[in-house]
Amino acid sequence: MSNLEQRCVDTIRTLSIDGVQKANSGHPGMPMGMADAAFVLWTEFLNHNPSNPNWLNRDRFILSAGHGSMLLYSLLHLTGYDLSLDEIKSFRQWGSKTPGHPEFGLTPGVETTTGPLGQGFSTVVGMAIAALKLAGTINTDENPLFDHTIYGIVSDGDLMEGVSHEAASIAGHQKLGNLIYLYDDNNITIDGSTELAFTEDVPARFRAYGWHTIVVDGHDRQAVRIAIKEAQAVSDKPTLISCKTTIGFGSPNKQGTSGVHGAPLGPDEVSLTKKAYNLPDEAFHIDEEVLEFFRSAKDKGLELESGWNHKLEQLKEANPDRYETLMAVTAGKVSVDIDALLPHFPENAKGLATRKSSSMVLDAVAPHIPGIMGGSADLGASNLTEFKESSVFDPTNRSGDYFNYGVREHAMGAIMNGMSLHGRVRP
Ligand SMILES: Cc1ncc(C[n+]2csc(CCOP(=O)(O)OP(=O)(O)O)c2C)c(N)n1
Ligand SMILES: [Mg+2]
Repeated sequence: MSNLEQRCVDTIRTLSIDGVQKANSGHPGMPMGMADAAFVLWTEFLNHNPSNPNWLNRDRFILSAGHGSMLLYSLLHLTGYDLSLDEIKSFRQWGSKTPGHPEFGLTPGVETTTGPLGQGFSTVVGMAIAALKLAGTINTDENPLFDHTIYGIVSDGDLMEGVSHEAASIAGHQKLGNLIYLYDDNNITIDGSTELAFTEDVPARFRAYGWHTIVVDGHDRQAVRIAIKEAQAVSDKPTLISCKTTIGFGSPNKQGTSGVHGAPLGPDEVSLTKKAYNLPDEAFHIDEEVLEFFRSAKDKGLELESGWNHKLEQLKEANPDRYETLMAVTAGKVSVDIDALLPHFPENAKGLATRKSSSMVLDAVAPHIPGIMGGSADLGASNLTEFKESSVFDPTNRSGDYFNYGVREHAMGAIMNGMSLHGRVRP
């Protein structure tokens, strides 16, 4: 098994190397560095169904470090999503499903567009909030229907961008225990060592935000395994797992250097690297046994979803009200005549502040909109966004429909995208 496991991990690496080499452009270093951690997450923890990338209770996986897109494409192909080997061979080509950075709506299994560093990190926080709101609205003690976890891989660049600082702060404040990030802590960015511009104690910063933090050798798969289990057991804090990795792991002449961040290895180094992995020097090679191992995700996924469908049926029988609510947020339609609810604004010499008329409209309409999540970045009292009958979403009230973002407009934008992408919540 351990030899097979190693070949599986190295196949993630070689597919990524070959995709970049054939395109003669892209980022092989990050997939090579994070293959061990990603393998453990995808084959042992991630609850997903490659045959149905839209299954409602799937765990979400987001590659915030979108430049490492070949890591995600390799995993999607290997585990059996509708992404053929020809698509892998067409990496970065016009019309392919494998653009340089992952794009939502184009590639099955891509949960959000990533590439602009910091945005994925922050969008994912919105997904975690939406997941808790959905669970808080629909779950019962007997039937915890929604119990998925939101995972991401984030990089040095993600953690430097200001928007991620805002999002991390609010994730800690909100005690988002369903959020787990693997941080590719490789001490390298484009211009060289992180010594150039990024020397703070990252885990200490995250602990100050209220996160749980773990540091592991990102190439020690057993350590990663134990860390993810530990993170799953922490239900009242998001977790940051710093994975100490070597960028370009396995490339005899380029690993550990920024040279492997954004350029193909080159034909000679590709051969040397495959030799180091003990894999055939053949482009896009996948052992049958390796493919079979990864593809077991398909049967497992079908089983997971059918088990969940059974729980959904049970909810329908035992809690028809909650089931109806789920159907309403799914349809995203209002069941009342909104026009009839709208207030009338007779002509008035003095006029009415637009924030006031907006508030009157919100009060009338918002309570009838399924899955609504209002909110403000500390201007609720000024802009009158906190509608009547709303309740504040917080760790004691996960069914709340109003969110206090604090003075964090950058994160607010990304978080609302995340809620919307997660679905069943309307920010
Ligand atoms: C907002 C934003 N600024 C700049 C870039 C360009 N860029 C791509 S990757 C990167 C930094 C790479 O360092 P890191 O995030 O540590 O990734 P690694 O090289 O370790 O894979 C930069 C600056 C970007 N993608 N997004
Ligand atoms: Mg880095």
